[in-house]
Amino acid sequence: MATVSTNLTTNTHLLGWIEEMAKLCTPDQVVFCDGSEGEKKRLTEFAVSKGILIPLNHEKHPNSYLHRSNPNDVARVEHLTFICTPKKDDAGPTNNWMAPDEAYAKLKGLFEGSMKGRTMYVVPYVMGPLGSEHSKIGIELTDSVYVALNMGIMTRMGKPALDMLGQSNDFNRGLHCTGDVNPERRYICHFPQDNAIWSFGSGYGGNALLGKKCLALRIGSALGRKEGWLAEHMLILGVEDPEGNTSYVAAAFPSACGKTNFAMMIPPKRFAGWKVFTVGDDIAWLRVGEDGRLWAVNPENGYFGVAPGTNMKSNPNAMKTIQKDTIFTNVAVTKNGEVWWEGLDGEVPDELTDWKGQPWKKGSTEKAAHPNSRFTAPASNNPILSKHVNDPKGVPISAIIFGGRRSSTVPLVMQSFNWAHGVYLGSTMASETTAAATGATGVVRRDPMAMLPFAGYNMADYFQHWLNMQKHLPQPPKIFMVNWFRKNKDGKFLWPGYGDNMRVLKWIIDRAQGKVATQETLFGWVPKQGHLDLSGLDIAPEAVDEATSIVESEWKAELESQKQWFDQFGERMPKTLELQRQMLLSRVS
Ligand code: OXD
Ligand code: MN
Repeated sequence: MATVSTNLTTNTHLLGWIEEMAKLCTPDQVVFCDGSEGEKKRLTEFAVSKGILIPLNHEKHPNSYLHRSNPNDVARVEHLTFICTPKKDDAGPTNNWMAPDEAYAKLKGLFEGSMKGRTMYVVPYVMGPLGSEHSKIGIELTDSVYVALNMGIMTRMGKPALDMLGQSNDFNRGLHCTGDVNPERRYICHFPQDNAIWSFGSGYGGNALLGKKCLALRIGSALGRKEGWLAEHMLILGVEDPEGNTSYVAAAFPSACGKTNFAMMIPPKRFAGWKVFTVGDDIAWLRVGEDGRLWAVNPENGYFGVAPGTNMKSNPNAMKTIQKDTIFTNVAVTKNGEVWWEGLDGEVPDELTDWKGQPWKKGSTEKAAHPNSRFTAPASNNPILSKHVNDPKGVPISAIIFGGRRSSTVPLVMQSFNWAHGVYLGSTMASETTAAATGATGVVRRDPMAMLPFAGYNMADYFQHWLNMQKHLPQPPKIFMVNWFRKNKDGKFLWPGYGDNMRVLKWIIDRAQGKVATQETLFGWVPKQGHLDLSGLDIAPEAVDEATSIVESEWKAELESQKQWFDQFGERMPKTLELQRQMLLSRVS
């Protein structure tokens, strides 16, 4: 059996656990990752030699590589993701549940001998700024060099994590094995009471990079409830006005609904002198600060973004970010070794190698890049990275934004009447499904706070936790709902989106600072006529009217359909939210 030895740590809790896991998985060798440049180079060369990474054109994409996953392993698998709490009710009706004993027994069977002939990489990492008392330390044991390299981009990985851990036993224990990538033997199991994650049978980011969805959201949300904070599926951005004042907002949009684009937005010409800074593009940890405001930290250190649709118009800053030091997964590649995906700028090449490694010709009905193909890029490459990204206390949040992908009903922007109404808007959020998870796309489903796949405990308790936060928040952020995706009768988007979302953001910030009046409707506050800055916007005023309109009959149907959603939580559903629904409904009936 491989020996577990390192001069990076003497932590007996850690070494004992690795010993135990190595005994179970029987790898040929155990390699501790220190996070150094030399190690990255070595692991990359090894991955290239095994065909796990394919070098790209080094002039066009310095230090960047392509990875092709198994075609059956391209997205998160929500139906194979489990919350393993002792009581089923603690996982709630929206999560898959397995009893901890049963899950450990089942997965032990799979992990047993699973790393024979392979290396077990020990990946120590920190979620959150180094040295912050609020950051969390995780150790991921993985048989995948691709995972180890991605974790090196996405987290603060290596020796600094071990130094921060010291002799403490307080770390997330993550065990990951790609196995034979058989979907029949694929399980992503979370054990909140043990601060542990066992993931078997997938190499896909959301299933295998355990710091991200598994620790920072599922386990994180459960820890947040226990410790009095919130782990949320939210981007964080700062907006600086021409006078130099910066306001921060956090926004929850479901997977593949434009969080990265919004977080890296370039304001349109009309907003000369305004600047946007990215703090995070996917996850926010929110805590009450000493000043009674809500403060946000991005626990990640890189971006795992959706490639298709990313271009110089939709997200120039992302294009610059992925210009070097990037791992691309399941994109297409040109003869010249350049990456390509649907929606990239320029002409569609005549010939490509598609995401499966097959020849592809222009005009083919098949996609050249997988719709959920991704880039993994370091945050430090982002030209508009906030200078507060490593600030242990984070940034103060003035507004929280919830947004779904809805063809109808939900207006471009609406402010909640108060905190409880805002929590209600978040709890009833719905969105059309995307390629970020396996299953049909374009189906409307409730995705409260964009957390449906990520809440690590009963969603009704999660709603209650949100409501309870108000008691500790003397200066709560204002809560808003947005919808960039409303369509007209012909199925065309009504709002241009992307940089023009700055117009909506400006109204949100003005409202959060009490700088502008508003128009009350039955369902929330909307911009008064003329208050949304539309100057220089090249679309018909009627389209904006339609995008911002509230149609009572649509809302009546919406409110009625929310009953079923709430009812499934039974007694655990907070009455406050059901009463919000009834009160709104009573006004339209
Ligand atoms: C992601 C997701 O990868 O939400 O961020 O699926
Ligand atoms: Mn996400």
